[in-house]
Amino acid sequence: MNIEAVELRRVAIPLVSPFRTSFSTQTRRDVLLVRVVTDQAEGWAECVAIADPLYSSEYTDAAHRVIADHLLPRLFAATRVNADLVAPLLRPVRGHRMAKAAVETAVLDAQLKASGVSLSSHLGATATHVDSGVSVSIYDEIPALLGAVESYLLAGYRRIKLKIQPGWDIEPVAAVRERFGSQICLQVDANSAYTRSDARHLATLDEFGLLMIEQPLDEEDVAGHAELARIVRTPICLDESIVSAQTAYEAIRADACAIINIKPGRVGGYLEARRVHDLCAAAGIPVWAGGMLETGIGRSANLALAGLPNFTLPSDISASDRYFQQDLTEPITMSADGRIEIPKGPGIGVAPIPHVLKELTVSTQVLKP
Ligand code: OSB
Ligand code: MG
Repeated sequence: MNIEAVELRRVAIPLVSPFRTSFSTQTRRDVLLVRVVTDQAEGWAECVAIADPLYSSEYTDAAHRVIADHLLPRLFAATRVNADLVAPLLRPVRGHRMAKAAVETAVLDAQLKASGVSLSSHLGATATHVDSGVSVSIYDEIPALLGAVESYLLAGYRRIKLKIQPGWDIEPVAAVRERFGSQICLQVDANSAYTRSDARHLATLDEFGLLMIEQPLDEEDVAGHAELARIVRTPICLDESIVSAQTAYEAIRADACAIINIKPGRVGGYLEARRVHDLCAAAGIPVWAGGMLETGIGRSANLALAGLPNFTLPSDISASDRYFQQDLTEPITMSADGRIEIPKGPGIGVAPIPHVLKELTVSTQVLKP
């Protein structure tokens, strides 16, 4: 394909309720969309970076700058492109995986739309539906948390993930178990809020039969997670620490995790995400699809990946209405029994609704070779 233009569009989309984690409270998404126009088709992608560098070092303004100033010039210098060529072309630029993922995904969407192939079949998905879970905000009070969990369970979500941090961990988990019983699938996510010296404290979560504890320690503390895994019986899952197939390999070898959460943006794209999946499958490490509060653009692509066979644990892919009153695409809906269908159309299977996109757009920049 020949790239004719790339549009970088900033969109502000309000959340239906504040989303509080150990690192921030988000009330809206500041989304960067990448639209690649080629001689054959156009493709869309969503950059998953959030507005501030608090989940990882990446953030939306930086992703925008690095795409415009460093990634697109390298892409434009190539005479012909396809998705497999994007990562090698961008390799000289260090880091910035969420930015690279957005560029590669938009090229991939255009390529697949041109050839009429869905992202799910291109990646090798074997499932038609994904088990939907929900990530539950930190609340000020237990009753508000219980009310939220109850509404998600009534909606049909198959798994509840509680965000935790020091001071909001044992008590909310105990309260949810007490109210909803031992049958519900329950796990927690600390987003790096603890240190190695909290090992004994975290081990007190063992009595609650959690599916996993996600990313208790710092992103770089792989050895610490291995140490923790020898003290805590609940399986350790890594999110922030896994930024590539290489880091996944090293974490598994170090016995730092029993489970891995795969977010394509965090590892530099869907092609690398598939390599992480394959490596985990070979090592006997189950994976599941994480999320970054994506709109329908990013969420649809995540659904395609989550159809691969080693995605055996429920995802963080919720229905559009868990986050947005009005999604950028046709809403992603969940069945009453907590499953979401993987899109079958070409590429990511969706595109923004023009009038909604226009209403929510904050700025648009068009770059050409
Ligand atoms: O750690 O999984 C995380 C959202 C933003 C940043 C990091 C995380 C999350 C979530 C929500 O937990 C996942 C989702 O529902 O999209
Ligand atoms: Mg996480």
